Amino acid sequence: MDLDLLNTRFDIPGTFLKAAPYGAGHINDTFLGEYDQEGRRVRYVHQRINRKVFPNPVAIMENIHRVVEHLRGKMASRPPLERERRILTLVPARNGASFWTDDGGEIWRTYRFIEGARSLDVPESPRQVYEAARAFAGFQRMLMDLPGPPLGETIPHFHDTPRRLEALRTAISGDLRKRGTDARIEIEFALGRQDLAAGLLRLKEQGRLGERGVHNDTKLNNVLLDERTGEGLCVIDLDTVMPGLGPWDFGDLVRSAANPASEDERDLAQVKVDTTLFEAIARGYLEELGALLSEAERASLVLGAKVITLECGARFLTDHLEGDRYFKVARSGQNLDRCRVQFALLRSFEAQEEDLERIVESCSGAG
Ligand code: ADP
Ligand code: GN1
Ligand code: MG
Repeated sequence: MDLDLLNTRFDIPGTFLKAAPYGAGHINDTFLGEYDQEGRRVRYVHQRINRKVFPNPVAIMENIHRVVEHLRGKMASRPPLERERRILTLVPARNGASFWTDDGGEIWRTYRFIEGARSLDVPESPRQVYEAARAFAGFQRMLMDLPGPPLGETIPHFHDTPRRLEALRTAISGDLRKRGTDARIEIEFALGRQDLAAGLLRLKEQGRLGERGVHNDTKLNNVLLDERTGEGLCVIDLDTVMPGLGPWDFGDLVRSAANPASEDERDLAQVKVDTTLFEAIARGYLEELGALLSEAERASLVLGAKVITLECGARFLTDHLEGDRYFKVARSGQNLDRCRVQFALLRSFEAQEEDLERIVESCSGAG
């Protein structure tokens, strides 16, 4: 697919200037495209959806369409230009559909690029993670009255953590790449935490936690912050928005935003839960959503952080053993490094669990 043909496929006026790979997502191929529209340079995000990860792109686009339209209704009273920066805008294909299939069967979609915003791979300040937490919690709040049937399931069993450990076990017994020996400590760490893995789903089975529309991929770089004001602006990467458990979203944000080190840091001494960052996340999240959470949801937030961090580490480890087929890697061994970071972080959560619970408790008056 030639990128300079994308404006013949999508409803983009003007002439194509250039396009280049963009962002640090692990799943889709993202490009920033620039167009000249009557002398104005206008930018768009083009994404090739990862077909291995998302076998049913139609279901994804239906979900996204429903969600952004619902959000637009919620923000109807805001000025149009502000709304455009707070909600993703899908640019339809020339045939009117929300995506376009190229000759090779690859699925493409286009969003308007949100200008004057940034996404962070690593947190730099408590204010940033507070804003990110408010944005993700606000997103979850706005989904609470989404009309119609539940959202479609875009990746079945996505946060079924015991099943993720099962997949790890299968990868260990296959070990086609002979990578298991280097990962003995990590394998033992993950398989020794079966009980933790089942923690949230057990509460769901017992009827204590209910499902609702959640984001499911609340990594820090999936929210845009306003470059000028620092405010949480727009929640992006909506491919996994589907029914799920609230603590998953809190958990993945804590995993990615309460650790001052990067997701693939090799110096594990840098990896830990920073309680100031954690406090800022809990405060932002509970200010926005606290009043609407059930007691069981609130009581499961720290558990959510532990479960999601275990799960993410197990997924990186599985992918390492299977030859890096799922998450993009820039170097060999990167998925094992990512796994080690998750497990170091989980150790830090376990060591500081009482402090973290106390912080959630102290923020619980908010909202
Ligand atoms: P992936 O599923 O691969 O993670 P994302 O949808 O998260 O892909 O996009 C990758 C990155 O591109 C994001 O982290 C963000 O920095 C940037 N991005 C995506 N969509 C937009 C947009 N509409 N405006 C500005 N930046 C965007
Ligand atoms: C992927 O797409 P991205 O990079 O925002 C993954 C998440 C993981 C995350 C780990 C659809 O998120 O589940 O937690 O990497 N997304 C999918 O960094 O699998
Ligand atoms: Mg992303």
